[in-house]
Amino acid sequence: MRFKKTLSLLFATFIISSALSGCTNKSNDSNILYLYNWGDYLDPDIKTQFEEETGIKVVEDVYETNEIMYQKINNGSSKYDLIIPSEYMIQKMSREGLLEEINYDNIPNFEYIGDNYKNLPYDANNTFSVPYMWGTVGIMYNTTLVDEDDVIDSWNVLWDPKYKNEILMPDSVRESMMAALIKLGYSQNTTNLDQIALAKEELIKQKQQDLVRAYVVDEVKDAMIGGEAAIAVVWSGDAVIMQDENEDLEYVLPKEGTNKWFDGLAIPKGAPHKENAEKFINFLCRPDIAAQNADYIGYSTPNDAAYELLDEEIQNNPTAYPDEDYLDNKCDVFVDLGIIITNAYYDAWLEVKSN
Ligand code: SPD
Repeated sequence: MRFKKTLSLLFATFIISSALSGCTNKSNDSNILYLYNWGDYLDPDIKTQFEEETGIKVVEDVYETNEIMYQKINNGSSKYDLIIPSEYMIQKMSREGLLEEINYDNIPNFEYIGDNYKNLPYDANNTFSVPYMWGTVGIMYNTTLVDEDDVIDSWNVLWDPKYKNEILMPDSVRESMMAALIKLGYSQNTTNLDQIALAKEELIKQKQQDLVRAYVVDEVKDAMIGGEAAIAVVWSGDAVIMQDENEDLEYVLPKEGTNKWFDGLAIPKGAPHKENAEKFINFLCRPDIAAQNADYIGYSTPNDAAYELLDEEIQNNPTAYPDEDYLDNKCDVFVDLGIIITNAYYDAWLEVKSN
């Protein structure tokens, strides 16, 4: 009787701790790698190739925004080995002690990363991250659904009453706030609370005027490919995939400027399979693999040797590899704004969403 009771207690403890673990990390197996990635951000064949070459199984969960990923890592209930934060999130997570230092002895293929993408201010010596992909945020529009007399080249179009229920906005705080801040003439990294409040009002106005059809992340691709909305704010790599599927879609970088971003491969503090993560990072930096991956997911590679292997058509695609002059003079990169200002952005965004 007593034995039975102990067994059921043990069983209950097992069930509860499994439920709390929050990810699929239930094995002590050393030949495994738990990857927490954005949706549609890795060619599935690459996972298979890596598994075949190394015997290490890649188990992948996906997220849609930096903030969702951060929450899960920060609450400590999950045990991922590899994540792919954007630059401001790498800065924040390293500041908060949430990332492991990378052992570059295990990543000889780092040499293929271009100098333009190394040692950037968000991670000055690439102590915590290896560049994975980069890109811009732009406006995608369907030429058959916008007024043919309209020149779409400004964030202002997102507030044009003509496009009622036709606009898809990113369900992502920094990108949506960026569009409103730049429209108002402010920096996308502003720390001025009045400017943050005005950007919030602008987004609320856009919503109250019924211009926003939906706030979306990964669903934007199907919606735009299917002609469900006229205009969307999108990441450049997704734009490349959408343009492949629907020739009526144009991608523009607004004349006022936009966001240029960098996503990096990073290892959360205490990752159970750090060496496997480093093996996978090294694999992803191998030029043939990096080229295959960039080609599949549509995003722009920071790997110079991989870039050389891409088809000329992709190398010359201005959606993926825009004009250098625009990138240098019209773009800014998000920075970590610290806890107080970051919370002001989150609160503003919450008000927009719940309004
Ligand atoms: N579907 C993959 C999306 C990855 C985009 N990362 C861009 C983040 C910009 N802050």
